[in-house]
Amino acid sequence: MTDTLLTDGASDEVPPTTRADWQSDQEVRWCPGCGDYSILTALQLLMPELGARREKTVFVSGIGCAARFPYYMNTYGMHSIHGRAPAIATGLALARPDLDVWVVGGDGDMLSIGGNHLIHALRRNIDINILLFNNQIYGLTKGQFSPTSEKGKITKSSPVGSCATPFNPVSVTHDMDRHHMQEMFRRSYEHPGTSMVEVYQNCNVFNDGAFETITKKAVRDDMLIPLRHGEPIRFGSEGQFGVARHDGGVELVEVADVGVEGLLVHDETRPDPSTAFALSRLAESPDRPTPIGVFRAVDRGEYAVAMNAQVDEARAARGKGDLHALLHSLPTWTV
Ligand SMILES: Cc1ncc(C[n+]2csc(CCOP(=O)(O)OP(=O)(O)O)c2C)c(N)n1
Ligand code: SF4
Ligand SMILES: [Mg+2]
Repeated sequence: MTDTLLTDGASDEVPPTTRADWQSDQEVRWCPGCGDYSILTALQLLMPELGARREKTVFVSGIGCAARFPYYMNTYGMHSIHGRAPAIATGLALARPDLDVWVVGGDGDMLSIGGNHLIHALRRNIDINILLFNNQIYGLTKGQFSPTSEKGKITKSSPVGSCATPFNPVSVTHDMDRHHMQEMFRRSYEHPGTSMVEVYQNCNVFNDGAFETITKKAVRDDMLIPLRHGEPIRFGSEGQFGVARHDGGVELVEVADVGVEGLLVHDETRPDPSTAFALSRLAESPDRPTPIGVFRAVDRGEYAVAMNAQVDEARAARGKGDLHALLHSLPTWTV
């Protein structure tokens, strides 16, 4: 897209934006210390680098602490209905394929009440960027267990421990590493079709330290497994650990045992999703070495392109429709 100002004619070049352009005048109302702040900062700093335009950008959210995000971005936005952000964003992206549409929601919003809408957005491959802030808790409603809370989690709504097995969506990035977050957001922005970034986000009030076992500086090297396309999957402070194929899936290994040549080379473009899935299952919960990065990036026909092509074809064959005539084309009933 070329950006030009259509107003005064003096200059048709649009000036680059700065972080301040993306900050709204709304008071940020997250609790002090909440991980949501660092995600907001990462994105506001990244937007100018992406060359994104505020007037072409929309943030849609559902309900929850995470869902307050659109207030703080100086763009178009909608704080919508609990769980329905992917559905609303779908309509918008279809009607206005020229816009950059982002969806922001928490683990409750996207995976409980909104689970259905999320999977259908992914299935259709609408061109939207979904950011899932996973803090493994319902933050806004004061700390009930969520679909990503670990088994046995004691909360006000599970006083003797949750007995539900948690969802483990994909562990893509975390709020303690701004550069990694920005790289993931950039990849999400550039991907044609639906992209989903799960951010491990600390809720310091109702679930403090949920990801500490893997994200704390002292343990990070041994607990986070960076996925880099085309490179052997290797980690550890000395590069001493890695991931290898095992029994149709993958397993953690020591490089001393299998050699570098025995490690799995990460291929995010592999059409078969089974390896990406196996990697996403490597850590059952975020207390064991956990892969982060782009698990899978494949191009598949984007829905709005296909749907709008059908509309164009129908118009070319049958002319522009007349909604009023259509609505009155069949008998009506008086009840
Ligand atoms: C239809 C409906 N059901 C329930 C609620 C109550 N509610 C508001 S936010 C929320 C969950 C928030 O958790 P999450 O999506 O994880 O966001 P967080 O606050 O942790 O960022 C719930 C259950 C609601 N607002 N609307
Ligand atoms: S309740 Fe938790 S997620 Fe919500 S603003 Fe406070 S710290 Fe953040
Ligand atoms: Mg949550």
